[in-house]
Amino acid sequence: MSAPLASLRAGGKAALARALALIEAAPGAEATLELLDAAWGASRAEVIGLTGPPGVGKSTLVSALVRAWRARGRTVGVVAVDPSSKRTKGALLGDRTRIDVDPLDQGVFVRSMAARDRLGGLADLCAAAMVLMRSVFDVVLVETVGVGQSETEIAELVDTVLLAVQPGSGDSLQYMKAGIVEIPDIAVVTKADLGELAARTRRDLEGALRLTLGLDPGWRPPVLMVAAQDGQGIDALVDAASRHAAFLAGEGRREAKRRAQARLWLERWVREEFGRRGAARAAAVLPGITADPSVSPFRWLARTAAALEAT
Ligand SMILES: Nc1nc2c(ncn2[C@@H]2O[C@H](COP(=O)(O)OP(=O)(O)OP(=O)(O)O)[C@@H](O)[C@H]2O)c(=O)[nH]1
Ligand SMILES: [Mg+2]
Repeated sequence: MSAPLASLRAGGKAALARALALIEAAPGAEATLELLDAAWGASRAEVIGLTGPPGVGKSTLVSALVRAWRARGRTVGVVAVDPSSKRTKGALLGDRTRIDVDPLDQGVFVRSMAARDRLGGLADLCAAAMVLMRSVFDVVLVETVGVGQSETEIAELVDTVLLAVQPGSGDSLQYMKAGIVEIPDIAVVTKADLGELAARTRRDLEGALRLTLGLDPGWRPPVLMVAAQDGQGIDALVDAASRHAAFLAGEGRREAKRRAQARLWLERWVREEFGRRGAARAAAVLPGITADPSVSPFRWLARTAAALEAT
C-alpha cells in the first residue's frame, strides 16, 4: 500500500478531512494525483447512490441507513450533494443536509458539497471524494436530489442506485413515462407510515417495473417500503443493498461497471473543458484509459489535458 493511503487509513476522520482539503486546494498537484491513484486501486467499499425528489425523505433515510450499517459493524462515508449551484446559496434553503449522525463516532464521516463543485474547473469533486472514501470505509453513500440530470449522473458514479419515491407521486403509466423505472437498482417508497397511499405507490412502481424492457436480466429491481423516521423497513433495505453488491461482485460486473463509468467521467470532463473538438482529439488517447488499475481517471485527465494543451 502506498504511504499516503496508509496514513489516510490510519489517520481517522481528521486525516480524511485533510485529504479532501488537499484535493480541493491543489487538484492537479502530484501529491493529489498520487493519493487518488492509490485510492482508485484500493477500493474496499460498496458505493450506494440515493436519489429522489426534494422532500421525499432522503436525508432521514441516510441517517437511518447509517445507524443500521454501524449496528452491523460497518464503517460508512457519506457524500451529500447539495443541489444549489453555489455553496453559499445553500444558506437560502437552510441546511439541506440534515443528516443526523453521532459526531463522536470515528466510523462514520459525512461531507456535503455543492452539485457543481469542480476540482480546479475540471474533474468532479464529488467523484474524487467518493473514490477517496471508498478506499477507507466499508460503505459509501452518495445522496443527491433527483432533479433532471443528477439522476443519470448518479448512475455514472455509484455501484447501486437507490431511488426514493414519494407516496402518491404518480401511477404506473406516469412512472413509465417519466422514465423513473429505468433509474434504480432498488426502488424504495418512503413514509410507509402514510399507509394505503404508500402501499398503492409500491404496487404502481412494481407494475411499471414489470413492463419495463431493457433492464439487466440478472437483476430485477425490488420495490421496498420504509418509514425512516421510525426505522421501519431499514433492515430489509440494507439486505437488498447487500444482495445487489453480491450480484455485482459476480463475474467481474463491478469492475466492468467502474471502468465504464471512469470512461464516461473522462469523456464528460474533457468535453466540458476542451469542447467537442478537444473530445474528438482526446478520443485517440482514451482507449488506453482505465486498462491500468493503478492509474486513476484523475491522472488520465491530467495527462489528457497536458497532451491537448501541448498541441
Ligand atoms: N411521515 C413521515 N415523514 C417523513 C419520513 N421521513 C422523512 N419525513 C419527512 O419528510 C420531510 C423531508 O425529509 P428529508 O429527509 O429532509 O427529505 P430530503 O429528501 O432529504 O429533502 P431535500 O434534502 O430537501 O431534498 C421532513 O419533514 C421529514 O420529517 C417518514 O418516514 N415518515
Ligand atoms: Mg436532504
